[in-house]
Amino acid sequence: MHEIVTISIGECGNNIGAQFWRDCCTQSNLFVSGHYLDPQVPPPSHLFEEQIGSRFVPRAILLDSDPGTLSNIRNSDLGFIFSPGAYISGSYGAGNSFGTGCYDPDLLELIQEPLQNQIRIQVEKCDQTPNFKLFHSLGGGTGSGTTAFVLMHLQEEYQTSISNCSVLPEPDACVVSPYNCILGLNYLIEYSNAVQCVDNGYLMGKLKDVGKIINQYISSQLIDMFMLEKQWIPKYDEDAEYDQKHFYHSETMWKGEIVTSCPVSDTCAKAIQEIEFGNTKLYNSGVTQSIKQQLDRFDLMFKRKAFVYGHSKCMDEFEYVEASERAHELLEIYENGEDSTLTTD
Ligand SMILES: Nc1nc2c(ncn2[C@@H]2O[C@H](COP(=O)(O)OP(=O)(O)OP(=O)(O)O)[C@@H](O)[C@H]2O)c(=O)[nH]1
Ligand SMILES: [Mg+2]
Repeated sequence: MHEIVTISIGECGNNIGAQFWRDCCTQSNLFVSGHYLDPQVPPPSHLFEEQIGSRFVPRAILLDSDPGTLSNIRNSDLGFIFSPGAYISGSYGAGNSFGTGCYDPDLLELIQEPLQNQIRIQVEKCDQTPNFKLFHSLGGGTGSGTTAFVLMHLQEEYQTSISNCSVLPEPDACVVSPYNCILGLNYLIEYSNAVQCVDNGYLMGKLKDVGKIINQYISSQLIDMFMLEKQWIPKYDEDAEYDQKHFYHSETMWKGEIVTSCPVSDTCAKAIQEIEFGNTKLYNSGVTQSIKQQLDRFDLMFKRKAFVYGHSKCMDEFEYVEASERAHELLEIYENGEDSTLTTD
């Protein structure tokens, strides 16, 4: 079985990553110190690396342009479980700018080498080239921009499956979030094998929460995927066109839980199996609607060049044009495929 290396990026990505690894410990009978409760049942080796002294360490990298969120994790009860080299941060945030998160030379000088080293170290600890799972927001500068930078590096160095858990910004997120979201989406289309879209706006309305409960919910879905006996890993396909990639939506699972009252795991497993074995795309109008809202705001702002001067530091404006075109193409493909909507029933 291929190992999985997770890379949490930015504040949102690291909050989700922390919740995910906390839940992995609980599910695997591990203390958050990395020592296990039941010597008969060791934790899954595709997620944890065993070190001397029967201590288990997550195959995880924690990355942020700003040190704050990583300090919080490092100083929490979970902080000790990750290897010290897994924490990689710059000295200030990307200030909600995709361009800064992806291209800023001062940021890259601080994070590029340690990140690439840490990825190589993690890969060398695996029996086979691992699959990568990235957690991040699309609304933040680091979550969108630095994720794009990481995707380019992974694609260049490791020909393996990369999937993303990507949090779409809520409608009242930062004013330039639509720029980050659509610019980031362009890189997901190009480099990721599967994207699990989480719609913050929808979940905030449903769960009446901004952070913790949503993250617990997202983590429960990730656990379903990675703890399954036959884990779901999207296939690596260098030449895949947009319409062969999978953009699927957490809301489906959530709705599945409410509508059918079955546990999330059953619904999730069913959808996952259908994707894997039937090579079926999971269409869901919810996610396309949210992306469309972001794209409309993007186009409206970009037409007037609103905020572009401050936002596009280190970037060519052509990238905005290309990102908008590709997002339109993606939506068109999904809208044309509406007939093949896969619902939970
Ligand atoms: N679900 C969820 N969303 C979050 C969380 N933290 C932030 N967000 C969302 O993420 C978006 C903002 O992105 P962040 O991840 O905070 O930003 P960042 O990636 O750190 O980038 P910069 O701060 O600009 O450098 C908004 O849509 C927030 O609502 C979280 O813990 N859970
Ligand atoms: Mg941040």
